[in-house]
Amino acid sequence: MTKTPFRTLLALSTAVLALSGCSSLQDGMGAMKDGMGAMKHRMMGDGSSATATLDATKGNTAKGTVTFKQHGKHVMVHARISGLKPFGEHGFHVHEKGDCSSGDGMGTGGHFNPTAKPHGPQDGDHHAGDLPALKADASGSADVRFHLEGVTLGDGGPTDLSGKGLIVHVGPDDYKTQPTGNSGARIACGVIEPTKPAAAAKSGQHVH
Ligand SMILES: [Cu+2]
Repeated sequence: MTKTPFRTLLALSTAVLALSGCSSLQDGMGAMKDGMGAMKHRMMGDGSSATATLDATKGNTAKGTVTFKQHGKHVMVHARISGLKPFGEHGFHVHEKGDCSSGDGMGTGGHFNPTAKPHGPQDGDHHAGDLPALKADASGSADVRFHLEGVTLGDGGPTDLSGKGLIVHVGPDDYKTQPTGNSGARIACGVIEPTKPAAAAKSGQHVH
């Protein structure tokens, strides 16, 4: 009876030692992971940017400029588009090919979908190229900012948006119909062209 508490204490302290050893190992792993994360962000092209100039497809009026900037894990997007239907909602996607030469936007192919996900809204499973729909004001313009997760800019990896097509559709995206969202014809088309590589952005050097 007198020996049991001691043995219990011994067992407990061994367990505590094992636990503390484990947790400091986890801290170490965590710190290493953070370091790797920071390194990965640099490699992922943090600070790199790109611009797409959207031109109206045949018979349409929508046009504008969309800028992209990698910021940590996110790609920040600023879209300024005019010539939309007043108060209209328009499907808006990154498509897989940067080719607007056909004049109807069809040369851009389907939605950019490197991770083989279904088409959907930002808060659910979605194509890497699925974007929030554009909502036009009374004058048919939209000026919106949003950020994307799960895509990169300028790293040359599978989810890199650089060089891809950008499409505005005539109608709203239902975020359900596979694989397109059923937003109809392509009324504006552009190519996401890199404007600033990550290295130049990081070093602060001017590129002439
Ligand atoms: Cu589309």
